[in-house]
Formats: sequence, C-alpha cells, structure tokens
Amino acid sequence: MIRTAAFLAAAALLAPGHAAAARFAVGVDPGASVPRVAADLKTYGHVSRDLARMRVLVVDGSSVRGVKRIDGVRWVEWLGSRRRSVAFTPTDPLASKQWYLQQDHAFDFWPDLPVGLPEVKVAIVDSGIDLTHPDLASRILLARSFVSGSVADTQGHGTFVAGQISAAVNNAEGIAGIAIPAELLVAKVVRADGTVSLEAEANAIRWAVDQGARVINLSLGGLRDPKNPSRDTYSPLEAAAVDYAAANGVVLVAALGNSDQAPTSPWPYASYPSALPHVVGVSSLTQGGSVSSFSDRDLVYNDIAAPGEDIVSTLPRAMTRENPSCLDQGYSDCGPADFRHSQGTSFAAPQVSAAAALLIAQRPSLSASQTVTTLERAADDVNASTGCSSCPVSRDALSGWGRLNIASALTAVTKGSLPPPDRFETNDDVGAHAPRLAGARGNRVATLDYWDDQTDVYPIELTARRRLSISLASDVGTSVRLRLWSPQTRSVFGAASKLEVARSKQVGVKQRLRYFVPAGESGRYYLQVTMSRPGAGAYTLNWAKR
Ligand SMILES: [Ca+2]
Ligand SMILES: [Ca+2]
Ligand SMILES: [Ca+2]
Ligand SMILES: [Ca+2]
Repeated sequence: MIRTAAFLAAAALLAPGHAAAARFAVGVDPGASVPRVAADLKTYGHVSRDLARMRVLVVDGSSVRGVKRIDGVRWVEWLGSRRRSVAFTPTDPLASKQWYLQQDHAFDFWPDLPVGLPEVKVAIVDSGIDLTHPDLASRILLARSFVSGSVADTQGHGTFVAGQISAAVNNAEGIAGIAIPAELLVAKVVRADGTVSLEAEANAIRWAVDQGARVINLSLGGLRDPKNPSRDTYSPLEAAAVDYAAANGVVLVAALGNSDQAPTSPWPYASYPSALPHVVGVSSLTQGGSVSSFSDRDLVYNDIAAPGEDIVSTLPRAMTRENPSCLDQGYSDCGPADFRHSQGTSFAAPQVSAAAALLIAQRPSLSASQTVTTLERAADDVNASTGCSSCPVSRDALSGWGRLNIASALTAVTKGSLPPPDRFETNDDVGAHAPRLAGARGNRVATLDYWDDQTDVYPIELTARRRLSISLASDVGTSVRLRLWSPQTRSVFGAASKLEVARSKQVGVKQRLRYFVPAGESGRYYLQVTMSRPGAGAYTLNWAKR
C-alpha cells in the first residue's frame, strides 16, 4: 500500500497534464465518517458513492494531489483512465535517456501505471547491489553474498542490472525499471577481482529457487567452444543448478555473451549458461536495429534479442561520487567511462527478465516454458527491413526469434491462447525429475522444443516376457524419434549403443515402437522422445504393456 501511495503522489506531482483523466478509489478508515470524507473529496471532482457500503468512494477528479492527507482516508488506488488508451510514459527524470524502453514497448500495454499487480520475485545473480540506492532500496526483498565480503556492489554491474529490472517508476528519481511488480532477491557471486565463482553461482541459484524466485537473471557467462574442449568452460555444477531451477518452474534468463571476451569476433557460439537447455539466451541490438558487433551468434541458443548499447541505469553511489561535479549521482551517466556508454549482452538480458516478471504478474499461473515461449513468439522478427542487413527472415543465429516486444507478449498472455505447458519438465535424462509411465496403459501430453528442450525421458517399469507398445503423434516437426534404453542406462547422453534396446524405425510426426522384454530382463527402462531438427510443439504419447 505504501508503494501504491508513493506512485500516486509522484504521478500527480509530475504529470499534471494527464490529471484531467484521473479516476481513483478512496478507502475510508473504519472510524471515519464516509459522508464527511465524501464532502472533502468533492473539491477533487465528482464523487460516486456506489461502493460506500464497502467504505469506498470513487472519484473522477482533476488531480489526486493531497488526497492521501485527508483525514479518514485509508488508501487511494488509481483506477486508470476511461478515455485515454495511449501508453503511459514514466515521468522519472532520466527516463527520456532510456531509449530502450520504447523499443521494448515496455509500458505500452497499460494506459496508466498499473497498480495492484501481484509481486513477482526476481533474482539477480551478479556483483551485488547498492542496498540503500534511492531508486532501488524499496525494491529489494533479500540480499545475500555468496562470496567473501558484503553484498555491497563495488563493480557496478549488479546495481546496473537491478535498475533496468526494477528501479522504482514515477518516484521523481532517476530511471524507470521495467518490472513494475518485481521484488528483488539479490545474490552476489562476483569476487573482488571481477571473476565469478561457479560454486557461488550454484549456491546462489539454489538459494534464489528456495526463496521463491520466479525469474533468475544471469548476466554472466563463460566461453563455449564445441570444437576446442580445452577452452570450453562447460560446468556440470552450473548445469545442475540450472536444471534445479528449471525443475522448480523458474524462468532462467542469461546473457548470450560478448565476443570481445572470445578468441574471434563475432564468436559463433553462445556462452554458458545461456547455452544450457531451458535457459533464455539474450543477444544485443543497437539503437538502429542491427545486431551488436560484439553480441555472440548461435543457431540454437540465441533465443531473443533486446537493446544492449548506450544503456542508462543505476550505479552504486560510491562509484559516481568519484565524479562529484556530475549531477546524476547514482546513475551510469556519472559513472566510469565504460558505464557512461554501457554495452553488452549483460544489459540486454535484464530487459527479458523484467518482461518475464511482468507476464507472470499478469497471469501468475503461467509455467516457465509458457512464459518463455510467449516472450519468444511475441518478439518482432529482426531482418534487413528492420535494420539488420545480415539477419535472415525468421529465427536466426544473430537475433534469435527477434526483438523483445513486451506489450505484444502481455497481450498474448491476456487474450491469446497460451502455448501448451509441459508438466513433466525437467525430464531431459534418466534421473529424479523424470516422471514414470505408470500402469498397464495410458497417455501423456507434453512438448518438445529444438532450441530449449530437445529430449524428454520417461522411466517405465517392464516385466520379462511381456510386450510394450508405444505410439506418438506430434506437431513438433518431422524429426521426432522414440528410443528405449535398458535399466543399466545412467544417462542417455553419450550412452553405449548396446544400452539402446529399441528405437522407432524412422523419424517423423507419427512414431511407433514395440519391444518384447527378454526373459530375466525385468526392470526400469527409459523411453526417450527426441528431436533433431528445428521445430517446437506438443505431442501425445500412448503406452500399453501386454
Ligand atoms: Ca525511478
Ligand atoms: Ca535457450
Ligand atoms: Ca518436454
Ligand atoms: Ca525435457
């Protein structure tokens, strides 16, 4: 409620031109007289008493300035305008420098600043935060350091990311963050020397998940080089942490990586963790609409693009104090040179994290994969006609599904039909997360996605001298295949071929697999549904044991 009031006061102070359309509800204290408060409110405009029995008055007024101070007013809630349908524009003094907000259509979905959206916990796994920053302090739920030292941010990166996601909007201070209902879980994993501890990262992800994060932003990464294992930084620990988060329904968003940290530029492979299944990999766009030269390319793991150059955001005040004559203390304009024109996929990713939080706030029942698929499919294609001469039409290695469009994604989750959920994720391998195909027969509806979820694995108990029949129909694409793995299988990745006891004859949208279990071979087998070419969609799997 306090935040609501703060929004309202600021809106009234800073946007007098819009005040003619103000419509707001006023709650009256239990001990106060409703008629007396109504009389006091008359100076603001027409007062409706339709809800007076609920001790609520609705006002069509010229302004909300001072309403909160009227004796007996318990709360004030902005109801939006009935006449205006254009998007609201944040009134924060530096918002005009946030050119990326327009390109993201960050606030176009709402005619006025929305109030009353349910809070969504967003974790920022980064270099910490300026805990008492005036544009951030009210947005931080919890902060914890997983490296030595406090959560204080001495590098600026984490505070910068936090501002993009959740700097307070219309508070007459600094910038406007995109994720209006975000509550931040801040996890510091960057050491004083600027390196990220993988163990700290894994602990931070586990903590964020256990604290109820719905979104985790990972603006960090390590080099991936499938052709040269000696410099490839794949970490099974990081993969386990990501899998834990994905299995708990968390949206993971990661920077695709910058080629100035790679052997050649542009680098053709996304960094880890963006190159892990179920992670949204975010590439960077220029203000002119092309893909940033430094932004890593990747045919599989580049999912979506967002602005990543000349980004303005918050910085720790301890850093901007080094530049004492600069007016915008606490903001990147006053930071060291590399923050004054900040660029990097690190600063593209937070816009997508914020967008995910908005979608979840708008429709809290969304699963992680529904959130991500909606964001990706609502993106605007990036191609030659939109400013990227080297980007082909449709999904590509430079820009993924295209430019983030928050308003389109919010419209899709509000009005459109949602992508099918997969209730069984993560089930990418044999192991704890995979739900069993129990009973003599049954069916299961789930999804595959070439770019994020190429494989689903289901344990199935089979009895010797009995026959298993599997059929599958899909709209996933023509590259689907069924494979059955023996009880000795410990992972379907890199498994010895003798462990594969059956497979469907050829790939296709319809699949069949039959297997007669030999004598003495009862046990827990693993059925794998997998795909090998671009496509995504749902499938229905039927099983029968005879
Ligand atoms: Ca602000
Ligand atoms: Ca991905
Ligand atoms: Ca799946
Ligand atoms: Ca899967």
